[in-house]
Amino acid sequence: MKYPISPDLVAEKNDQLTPDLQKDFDALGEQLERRGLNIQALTEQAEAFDIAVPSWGTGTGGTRFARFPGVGEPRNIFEKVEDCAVINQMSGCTSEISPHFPWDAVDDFTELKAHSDQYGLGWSSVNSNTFQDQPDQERSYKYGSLSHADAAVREQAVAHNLQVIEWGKQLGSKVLTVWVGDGSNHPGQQHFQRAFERYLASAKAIYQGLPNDWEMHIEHKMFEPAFYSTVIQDWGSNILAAMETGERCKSLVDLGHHAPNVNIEMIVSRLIQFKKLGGFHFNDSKYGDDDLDSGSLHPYQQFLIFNELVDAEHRKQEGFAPAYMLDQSHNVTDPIESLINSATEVQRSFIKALLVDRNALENYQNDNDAIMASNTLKAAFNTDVSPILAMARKNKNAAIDSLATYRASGYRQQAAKARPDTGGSRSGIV
Ligand code: PSV
Ligand code: MN
Ligand code: MN
Repeated sequence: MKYPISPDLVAEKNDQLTPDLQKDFDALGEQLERRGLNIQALTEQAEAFDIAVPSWGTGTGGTRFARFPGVGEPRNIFEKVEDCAVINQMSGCTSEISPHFPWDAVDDFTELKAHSDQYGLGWSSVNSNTFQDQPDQERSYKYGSLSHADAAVREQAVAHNLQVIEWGKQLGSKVLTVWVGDGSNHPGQQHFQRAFERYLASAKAIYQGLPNDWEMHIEHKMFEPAFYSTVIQDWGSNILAAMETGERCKSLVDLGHHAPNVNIEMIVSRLIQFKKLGGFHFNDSKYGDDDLDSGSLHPYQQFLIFNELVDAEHRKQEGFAPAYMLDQSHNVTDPIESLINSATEVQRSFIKALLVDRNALENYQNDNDAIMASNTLKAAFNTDVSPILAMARKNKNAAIDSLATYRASGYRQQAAKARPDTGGSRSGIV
């Protein structure tokens, strides 16, 4: 196995930090034991947790106004893979990459697969892109793609999705994620029902080309780039589309794609109930599709989402296996550092949700004891599980202190020398 950062450096840093970590871990273990929880079992759950990194997140995304590239940004998918390997080596919980096509398309996918294999990385959901025009493209997506009024544009968008499936097969992926920006900017510009009908017909055409062991995930987003109406604007349209399209077509929840204050955890519960929760794009948001680091603003919301996920697992809900991915953009941080932090914050929410006393919660719910029900969740959320996460990383030969170890490695400085052209590959503002 190949490591982008010297394993000796990681081991040396871990050795320095282990005595203090062990003390914190033992103290937490004692406290959890009093609550009937086993810290070893929780640590194993933390070790098993994994969340995919979006290939496009390894560069600085910028805003609609400007992009300020960082040094040593990856210039192609091979270099993005190397950065993803760093994130996984430091965090110990991001063993898969979610690629975006055609941004990440290559001539030789065998070579790309061999490149990721040597770092022990796999490939999760493949994302299609019919929200931008590419230089060699025959027809424009300016007025939409899968729902476009012109059948020829719709056919081109369907064909692209089928092509993405073919590329995904070569990488070993099993999920196609479809997000379209289709919609309108002016009242009257688009006939709501006809546009949705056209979208559904296109989605069904893609689904027909989906291998039997694949899922198709539809991602909703309230607005942007369309600012008046969007064809798949919310989870309502999303679940309707998923239900119409087929059993293996499910909804994907990107946390930033909802109106502020929307109860996302309840949306998650509904999707679980109807076997339509495909997966997540985790990030955080203050105003809209801000693509901020996970848990940086609303860690309690993220915990409450995981409370629903862990509850579904606890109830052994049939067909429950959502795909976890990050989807974020970076303007002012080193993307590697932000992605390490985000992965760890999502893992933290998962472990905290495992602490919830589910029997007590159910009893409080049945007794209409609102305050004790709420306190039961808070007791889990307020527990600092950092020693569990750090011990999981140590056990997996990842870094106890991920950011300090990454900085000490000088990886970014070396990348700056090896990658002098700081073009980045994410264009546009989505
Ligand atoms: C759209 O805002 C989105 O969240 C979709 O997931 C895209 O694939 C991604 O961002 C990349 O721009
Ligand atoms: Mn997304
Ligand atoms: Mn988004």
